[in-house]
Amino acid sequence: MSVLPPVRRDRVVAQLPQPFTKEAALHTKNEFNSRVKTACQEHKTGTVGRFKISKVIVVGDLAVGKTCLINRFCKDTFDKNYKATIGVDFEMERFEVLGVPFSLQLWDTAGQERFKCIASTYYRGAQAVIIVFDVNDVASLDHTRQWLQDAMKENDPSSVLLFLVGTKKDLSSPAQYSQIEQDAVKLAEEMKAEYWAVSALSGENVREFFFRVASLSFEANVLAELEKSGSRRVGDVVRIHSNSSNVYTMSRKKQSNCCK
Ligand SMILES: Nc1nc2c(ncn2[C@@H]2O[C@H](COP(=O)(O)OP(=O)(O)OP(=O)(O)O)[C@@H](O)[C@H]2O)c(=O)[nH]1
Ligand SMILES: [Mg+2]
Repeated sequence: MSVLPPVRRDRVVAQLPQPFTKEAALHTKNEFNSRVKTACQEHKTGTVGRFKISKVIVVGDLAVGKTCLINRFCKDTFDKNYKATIGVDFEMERFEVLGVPFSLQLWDTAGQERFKCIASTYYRGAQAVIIVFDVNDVASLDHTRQWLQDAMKENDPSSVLLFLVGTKKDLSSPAQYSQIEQDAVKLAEEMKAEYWAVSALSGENVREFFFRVASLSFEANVLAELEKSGSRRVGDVVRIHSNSSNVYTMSRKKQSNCCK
């Protein structure tokens, strides 16, 4: 029996949300992958929908608007006063995608140099990385390369979905914005990231963006389950044998000099 309340009606995804721009999109298909749709219809999504939670990390320079972006989506609030995130915070968001419950764990990390060290210890195991910059601050866009590098030290690039997100769109004129968009789209293509531009103040594109993150993460998770199942049927019970490799040894963290 589930102890969780039902998913909010405004977190139900029935159609694949479209990218912000086709020039820098993770994919431009109009619909969810047909194998994923079939698996959902047949309730054969394996661990997805039961206990799978997708970890999403949000990184970027200090004060670019990471916390405000998350708060606009999760709490529908906006605070004009800057309060630096110390280390990390996280929010859980529950969705229903193609009839299957799916949760995102959104990790809001600190951009300030002195907290970066603590924050980076939470980067590991991300299924999606959201790199945030301020569309009014070219330096914050330049720094996204470094954020990407830091986030990828802890993750497997082949299985992470990347998003490059420009915030504070409300503060820029159309002319200023289109200038930075060109560079951002180019950079997103280079990074193999999907580009979005949003405003936490007005709410522009915030919901659309997180729905896209949830949907693409969901799709990737179900596809991974289908691959993994191989000869095994998805939905079957996975038995762990005593001679299985030691997951604890495998996942032991690399020693680092961070925060020493
Ligand atoms: N006009 C406008 N201001 C914004 C927007 N998003 C954030 N801000 C402002 O920018 C400042 C910093 O926002 P935060 O969300 O706290 O920044 P952060 O990236 O979380 O910063 P750290 O936690 O230090 O890494 C605050 O004063 C916000 O009110 C936006 O979309 N539009
Ligand atoms: Mg913050």
